[in-house]
Amino acid sequence: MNTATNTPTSTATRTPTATPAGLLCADVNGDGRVNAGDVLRVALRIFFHRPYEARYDINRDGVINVADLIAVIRQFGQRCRQ
Ligand SMILES: [Ca+2]
Ligand SMILES: [Ca+2]
Repeated sequence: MNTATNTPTSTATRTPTATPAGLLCADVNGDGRVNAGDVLRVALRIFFHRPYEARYDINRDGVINVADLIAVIRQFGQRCRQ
């Protein structure tokens, strides 16, 4: 008896990372997930005018400002692979 295994090789089970193209993953504290700690770090960075550090520049425009904070919030809850 010929049993043809017609198992679809779907990649739909993979969870795509929703990081928009051109943006860094906003997991600035490196715990694997974008959460309140990351929002806080970026917010403090902006508030205290700390020196530029690339990992906080989520949208990679050369400055760390409220746009980066928004980018962190938009990625909230997302997992990052680094
Ligand atoms: Ca984090
Ligand atoms: Ca920026």
